[in-house]
Amino acid sequence: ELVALFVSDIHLSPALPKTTSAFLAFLRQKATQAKQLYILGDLFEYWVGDDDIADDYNQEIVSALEVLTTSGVELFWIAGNRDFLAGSLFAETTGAKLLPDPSTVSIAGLNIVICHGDAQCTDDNDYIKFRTMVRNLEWQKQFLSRPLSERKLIVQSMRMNSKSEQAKKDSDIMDVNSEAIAKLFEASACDIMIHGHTHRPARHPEMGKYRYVLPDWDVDTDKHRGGWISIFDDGKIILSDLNGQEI
Ligand code: OKV
Ligand code: MN
Repeated sequence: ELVALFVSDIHLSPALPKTTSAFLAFLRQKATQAKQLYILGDLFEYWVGDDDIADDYNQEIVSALEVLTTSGVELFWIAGNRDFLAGSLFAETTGAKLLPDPSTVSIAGLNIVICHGDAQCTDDNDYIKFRTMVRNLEWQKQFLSRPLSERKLIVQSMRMNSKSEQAKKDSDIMDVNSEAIAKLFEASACDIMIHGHTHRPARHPEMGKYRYVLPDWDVDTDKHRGGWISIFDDGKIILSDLNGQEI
């Protein structure tokens, strides 16, 4: 029996219609078979505040999540580096339970530490500095006090800047730091970790423990990615792609 499903890094945006359809199909078909769904960050390409729920595209996603939770599936949410501004109105409207990053959960007798994964990318000093700034509640209060249109322009310009910056960086630097992972395993007293963000889907062995990384879901640009992690009531953990094939 399927107990829990995990997804992350869907990067939903109106610019990615195939990815959007694939995720909505996942919610209607796969997710309804589980007791719990965990979204571990970056469901959205960007989220500028809960007042943007009114947007037609966001409305469609939010209502699909609401349909799922109303049907009795428990939905848990850990914010990503793109949708950390999803707040209590988002939670109330979708029925999602917002969890802190990291969190520990007990599923099918397994103790699992879950997180988005960006906070463990400690080799990227500039990113960690940026993260510290935007995760500050005072900063967020200031940002959210700006008009919605202004917030969208700010994020658009950040995205433009980062596209040119990112190309210069070594892609290795975008992976998690192994000391940060070791610390998290130790602090959480878990033998299993599940996260997203790095787009390196696999079961990575780490000191006799397992770190499962979720895939990102770019279906539109045909990168052959997307998928989820399933945990069954016997404690079996399976990482599979969008066709249900084991990765
Ligand atoms: C994505 C990464 C840039 C790593 C900002 C609110 C804020 C969203 C955003 C801005 C940045 C995503 C959306 C981008 C990933 C980087 C640099 C490194 C390590 C806000 C909501 F701050 F304004 F409130 N962002 N972009 N990086 O340029 O696509 O993953 S991004
Ligand atoms: Mn991410």
